[in-house]
Amino acid sequence: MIEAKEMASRLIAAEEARTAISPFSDDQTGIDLDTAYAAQWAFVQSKLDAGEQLIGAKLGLTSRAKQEAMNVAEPLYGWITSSMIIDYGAPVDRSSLIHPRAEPEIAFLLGRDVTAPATVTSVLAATEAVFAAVDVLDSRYRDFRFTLPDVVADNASGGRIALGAQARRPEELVDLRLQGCVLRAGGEVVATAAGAAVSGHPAAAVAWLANRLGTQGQSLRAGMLVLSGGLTAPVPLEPGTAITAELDGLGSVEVYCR
Ligand code: OOG
Ligand code: MG
Repeated sequence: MIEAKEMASRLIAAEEARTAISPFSDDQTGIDLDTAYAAQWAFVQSKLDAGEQLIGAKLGLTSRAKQEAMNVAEPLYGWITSSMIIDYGAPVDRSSLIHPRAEPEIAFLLGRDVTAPATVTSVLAATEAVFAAVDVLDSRYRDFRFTLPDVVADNASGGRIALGAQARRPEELVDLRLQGCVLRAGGEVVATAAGAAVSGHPAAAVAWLANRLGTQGQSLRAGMLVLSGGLTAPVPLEPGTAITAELDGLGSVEVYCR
């Protein structure tokens, strides 16, 4: 059975070479989630060792649209490090990624720790601000084909993240379940959703993560940014086609690459 460290080093090599690899599950059966999360942490730790900072966490596969698009029916989480954050308005360097895809998300900036047992209420009470975000995915696996343990090891396909410029307290917004989202590619509407697409309520996804981390003696910390998961299926991010996510009360975020 492949070890977590070996999985992490193959993923790091794939990322550095910008060359996708086959998912581990192609020739290893029964990689368990603990091993996959250990590989994920080794992947993230290598970035921290190189001087990056831990910024927060990202949920994945929290909406039916995402679960159906990726053919994996369970949520997962990964970590956000500093090099993933796109400077406001800056282009994404296409050559730094393998095959980027973009998806709209609701991001939470925590003003207080969220400890288990967490609920929608406790997450909202701990939230300093909510932002619109675009998650730029870049699976290290060929064609984004993976099983749950594969994508866990690959830090939830984490690539880059663009954040909107409008910070709003949750109570200043419409009920987050009803918050409308419009995704455009090159100006054309390609998908629409409401906040409830993510776990019934985006804060419920954050609570799930806090509770999941709680089982490992960890928690979400004040100051962390948490992405609650794609509201719609992702779309390819290619030069010449800007992707824009517009969220009710949060304005829009655009990503484009060169
Ligand atoms: C897995 C990453 C999941 C989300 O929001 O669903 C994710 C993938 O779709 O490649 O970031
Ligand atoms: Mg995402």
